[in-house]
Amino acid sequence: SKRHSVAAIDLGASSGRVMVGEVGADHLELRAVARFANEPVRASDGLHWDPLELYRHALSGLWTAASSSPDGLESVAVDSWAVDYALMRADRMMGVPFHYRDERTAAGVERIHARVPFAELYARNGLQFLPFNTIYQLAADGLADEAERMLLIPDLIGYWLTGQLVTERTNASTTGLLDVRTGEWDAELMERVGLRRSLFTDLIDPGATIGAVTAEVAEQIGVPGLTVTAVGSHDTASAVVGVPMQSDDAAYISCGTWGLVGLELDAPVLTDEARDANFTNEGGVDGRTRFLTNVMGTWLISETLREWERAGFNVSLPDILAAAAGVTTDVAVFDVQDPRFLPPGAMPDRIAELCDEQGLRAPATKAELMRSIVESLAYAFGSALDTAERLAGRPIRIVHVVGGGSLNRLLCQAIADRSGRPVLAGPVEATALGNVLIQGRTLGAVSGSLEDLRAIIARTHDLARYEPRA
Ligand code: LRH
Repeated sequence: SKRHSVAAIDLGASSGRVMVGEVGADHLELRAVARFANEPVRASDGLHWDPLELYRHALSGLWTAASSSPDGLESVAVDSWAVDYALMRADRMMGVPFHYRDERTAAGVERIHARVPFAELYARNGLQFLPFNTIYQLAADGLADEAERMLLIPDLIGYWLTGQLVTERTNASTTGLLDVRTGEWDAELMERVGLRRSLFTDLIDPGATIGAVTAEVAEQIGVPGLTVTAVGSHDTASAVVGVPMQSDDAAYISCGTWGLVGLELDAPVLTDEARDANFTNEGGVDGRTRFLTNVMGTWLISETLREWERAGFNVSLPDILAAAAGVTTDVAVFDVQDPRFLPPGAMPDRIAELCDEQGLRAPATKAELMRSIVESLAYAFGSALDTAERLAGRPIRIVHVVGGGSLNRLLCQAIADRSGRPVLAGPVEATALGNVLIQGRTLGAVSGSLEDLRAIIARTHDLARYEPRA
């Protein structure tokens, strides 16, 4: 079958990449052409992203992608972490977008819940409570009243590429302003919380064509008229497309900065139990529901490494994980969901503090601390899986781990052990694969349902299997 080349710009909360995907009915291959860090910048008014820096990397990555693809690129699509946005006025970005880990959002939470109690909000938007959902951020954003438009991060990049103002639906579902039953903007909710309807652009679905790159962009990347396609622009939506689930009894953990643990369902679950368990109903590709909960994720590991590095102790992740694997004493299993872990900062101290408070023996060495983090994450993943099973009424017999965490063998084994279920680990680049496959389907390179697309991944990628040990 004919092979098509497309580019995926995948912006994660700690790193970004531009990948070239070659797609055909029985062919799926990714090649990284650019990898770059994405680090928060603390300025006097809070914690920010640097979207221009990301855009610069995206453009130079596209240039490399095009110049290294002899048959030419046919399309490009962007995905990124959710909830964050830029405000626009007169086609320009106003101010510098905030990072969702900025602590200003607490005031927004109070303002919104005073107008719409959380239980009612959940019935309308189906979202778990996360203090940084866009609706809360906008309520705490002093510029929102002056803005003409709000663009989510992938849509901002898409706007810079094409000049088109659109909002892709899977990512829009994380704003808290979509009606979970219809998938449309909830104008009544906007009115009640004092947000103008005109701030929000038209919604488009994954698979739609956004437009061609502008002439200036074409000049910079060396490809005239390159098509920008919409995919699941919420990185987790693309990651779920990229999970090679083969049956209804499969669950996923999309394990990167966050560990997103859950199921793909045909319809949302909006019960009191789901709300109390803080399970979310995010919009998936092809109208599916991503029924999941956010677990703290490898953020605890990367922030711990960063703190050690600041203190002059440099160790690679593989080395410290090897040391952690050698720990034979029982380590503390602490609550990774404690909100004190959300902002960047001194993770080792915060973990020791929490252990003290909970009467746990705090880890005594760096290897013990790493082991304690891994075991605590695995414990939290295991209990989230049990909760998902109960809330959705669907038995989970196999757990897929995708994303960066799928390379962490200690973690994958611990998930198998603590959840009592076999783990299938990989692919590590599930998000980029999900991005590329939806572009491929729009081009006609592949066809069918998400199940058909996942079958292609299963055929072309090796997964590592971990059996639960007693
Ligand atoms: C993962 C992710 C997650 C969101 C968070 C803001 O990158 O998109 O799904 O909850 O970032």
